Amino acid sequence: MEKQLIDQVLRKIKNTEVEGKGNDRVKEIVARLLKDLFYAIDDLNMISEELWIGLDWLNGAGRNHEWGLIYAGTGLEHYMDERMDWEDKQAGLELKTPRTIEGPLYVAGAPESLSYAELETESEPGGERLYMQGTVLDEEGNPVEGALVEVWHCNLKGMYSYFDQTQPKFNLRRSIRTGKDGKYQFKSFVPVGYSCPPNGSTDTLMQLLGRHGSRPAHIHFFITAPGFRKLTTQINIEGDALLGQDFAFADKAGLVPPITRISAEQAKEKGINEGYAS
Ligand code: MBD
Ligand code: FE
Repeated sequence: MEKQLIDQVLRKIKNTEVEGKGNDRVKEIVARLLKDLFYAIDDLNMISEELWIGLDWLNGAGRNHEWGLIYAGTGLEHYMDERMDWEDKQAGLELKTPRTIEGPLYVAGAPESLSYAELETESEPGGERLYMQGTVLDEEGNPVEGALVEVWHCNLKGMYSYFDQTQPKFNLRRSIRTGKDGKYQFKSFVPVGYSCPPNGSTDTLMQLLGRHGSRPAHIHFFITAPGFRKLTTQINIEGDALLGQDFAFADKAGLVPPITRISAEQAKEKGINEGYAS
């Protein structure tokens, strides 16, 4: 259709805005998104039935609180990360531990402890025991004292506390403060992968795109310390079948730390009486 027609309608809409009223940034963003949408409608010859189907889906996604999942699953959240990586690269900065997306399932205010935490509020039967340790280091490789390592992951049903009301408060969510040595350690279990609610708004979209809505097993981290930029990241589990196929595009080669698997007997010898990996 005529580019002129599009511009004419866009101008009509713009003309209804009152200068000095409203919010300039919102005006700018909405005008741009509308313009891109009008052009997409024209280029792809979208018809009103398709728009109504889309609106219906948008309503459902809101009702289901799935916008955070859609943010991840469309790759939008990953794109925002890649932009930050790009900016860092331009500035000659390279993160020793890569960043990756936050995802929609963080909850602030998890219980805080010094150097060590047990993530289970409620013990999870059947999992593979996991011990993780790490050190928060600055650019020169010196340990950072007083850093806060926030950790969260899902249970063996792939569900996160708070969003899954059957779990106790802050189950599998902890904040660990590093001591002088910058070290943090925690005890938990190896989580399973996550899948979007079956036939929910995100899953439906993924199916229509010929995609799936699953993530490999992962553990989330925020690392914050006074005077430092915040690091948002995750780790995956070596050997996970879904590595490289994360629906949220959040897995990265640099985020699959080595795991040592030992038997229950070996663990016992070490004074740990459960199957153990570190
Ligand atoms: C998750 O657990 C997650 O981490 C992301 C990014 C999206 C959906 C579920
Ligand atoms: Fe997650």
